[in-house]
Amino acid sequence: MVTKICVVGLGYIGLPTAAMFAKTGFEVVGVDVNENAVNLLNQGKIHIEEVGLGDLVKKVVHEDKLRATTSPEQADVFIIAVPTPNYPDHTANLEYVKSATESILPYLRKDNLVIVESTIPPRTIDDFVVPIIQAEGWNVGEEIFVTHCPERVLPGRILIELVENTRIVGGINNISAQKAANVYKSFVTGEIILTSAVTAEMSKLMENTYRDVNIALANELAKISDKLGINALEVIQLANRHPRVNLHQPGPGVGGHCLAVDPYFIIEKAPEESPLIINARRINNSMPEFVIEHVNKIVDSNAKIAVFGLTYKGNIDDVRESPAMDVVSLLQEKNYNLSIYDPHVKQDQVGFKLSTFEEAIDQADCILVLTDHNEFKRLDEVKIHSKMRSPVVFDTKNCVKINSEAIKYYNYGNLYEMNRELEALV
Ligand code: SAJ
Repeated sequence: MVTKICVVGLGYIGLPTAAMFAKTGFEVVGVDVNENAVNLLNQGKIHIEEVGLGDLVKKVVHEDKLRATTSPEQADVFIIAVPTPNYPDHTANLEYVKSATESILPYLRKDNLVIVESTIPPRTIDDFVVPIIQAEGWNVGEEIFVTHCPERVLPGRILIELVENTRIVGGINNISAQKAANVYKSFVTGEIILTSAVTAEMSKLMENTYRDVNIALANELAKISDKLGINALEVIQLANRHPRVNLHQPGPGVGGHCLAVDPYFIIEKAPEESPLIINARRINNSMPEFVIEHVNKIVDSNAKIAVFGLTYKGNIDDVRESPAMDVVSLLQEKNYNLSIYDPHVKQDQVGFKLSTFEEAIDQADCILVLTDHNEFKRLDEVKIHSKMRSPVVFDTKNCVKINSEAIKYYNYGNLYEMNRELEALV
């Protein structure tokens, strides 16, 4: 019977998962190398932001259901939820998975279950994790059970999605999958689907790759439409009236630690076989340049540009892999005078000066919108008109509503119009 769970890695996935198991009634010990995170947790506090997590952790810590340490201890189930960053060549860095797996070896006992939740390249469980445990002399699959159960939650909704999402449980054999399914069943109300470890690895990667490839298609459409004089956004709207079509939205590129990273985990294992996935990555990576090409058309080289939004998507504070950060670097290389406004980002996250809305637009020649924060959907048009040198908005996320005709508004849907107008000026 499972009574004690040891969760290795107390980040965005490990900590909420540990708290959920504690809430369900298990004795949970969380392990992290970050002493600050461990100390905070033992005081019932958290080191990350997530809706509802603070209250939940406070409760389960005070009830003595959850505590944290810096090294693992004996348990019935070990859950590994450590990051899998990538190397500069985009291949997966499995160092944390390796050290987490090695760290539990001294505490493994017969019949223990090891669950890896970290996102990993296909075949990692079979070819990398299992051999580490086997090397200790265990008969893996009979004495120790191993599974990959990828997380699929969206930040901001983690506590809800952990419970309600369909859960994929991939075992190295059926009994491993069955055992892990029984553990998740304790609080998951979504469907729990059993499969092999490698299928689970690949399904997780394909979910994000599907989105990346589809966004690349939308971005390619934006480029084609720019060349041929078509409104890409109108095309998307109309094509999506077909019951089986769902074109995604073009933008300044794809960011975050999932879509911009996971496809490479497939590419590294089968590069010859993944030309479409490789090209999708190339197209999405080329979008910051595409944005710059158009900025160059709109303004002179000595212009002041007000950049709106740095995060990789709207209404979050995460700038990891954000295409907006790439756009800023490219604009800096071109020596534009920049002012940067993002109400969700703190200055120490990015290492350059951030401005308020008023400072950003003051004497600016163009507002360049790179993120669809709610704050940008309705801008103060009176201020824009009175403070900007030339009131132009270039909206790469198609999120701003401008009513005043005195403000020039361009997005990926009217690039052709923009080209025509700017050519007429020459
Ligand atoms: N984007 C577009 N056009 C679109 C949709 C998104 O350019 O039509 C861009 C966004 O602006 C952003 C990027 O794509 O830069 C990724 O955003 P996202 O909301 O699609 O994804 P993430 O990375 O925040 O979360 C994804 C989710 N996966 C899927 O929706 C298939 C989430 O469920 C996963 O848990 C998460 O990856 C993960 O951890 O893997």
